[in-house]
Amino acid sequence: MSNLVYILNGPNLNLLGKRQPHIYGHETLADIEADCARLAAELGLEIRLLQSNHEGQIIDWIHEARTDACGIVINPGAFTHTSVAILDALNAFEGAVIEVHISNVHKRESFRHHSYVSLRADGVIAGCGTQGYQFGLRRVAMLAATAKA
Ligand code: CA2
Repeated sequence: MSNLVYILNGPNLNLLGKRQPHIYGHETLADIEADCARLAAELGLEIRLLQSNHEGQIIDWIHEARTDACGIVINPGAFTHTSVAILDALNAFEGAVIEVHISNVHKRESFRHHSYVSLRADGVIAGCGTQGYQFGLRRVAMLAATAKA
């Protein structure tokens, strides 16, 4: 079985660390990638961190993960609250799926309280800042190891 984990990021997350640090912190996506790569090495995993502002691109990566990856950590950004298409793509993926939100979406506007992706996710992490990605990766490692056993 593959030891590759996709870490997928949706719209506007390319701006991390550059705007709205009071909500999303000071770390950039490159910092998150470096933190996750270090942790992945410890866990015996490989990572592929990707970001797109386009729903179809994210769906294509989820399809790619079906043959390549043992798990997906996904922060779908605002698509979390709108995208049945991303949910459908994740439903066709057989490995572990962990949904991550940097902010605590439940403390924010009510339109952020509903997630289509949560209908598929094996776990949801919200409000732990960018550390949430590492928690997500640890959980994927555990679920993938259990699936192998
Ligand atoms: O808390 C999260 O991680 C979110 O997924 C972030 C999304 C938001 O729509 C979700 O409700 C919760 C927004 C990502 C925007 O990222 C930015 C980062 C820096 C500056 C501007 C936007």
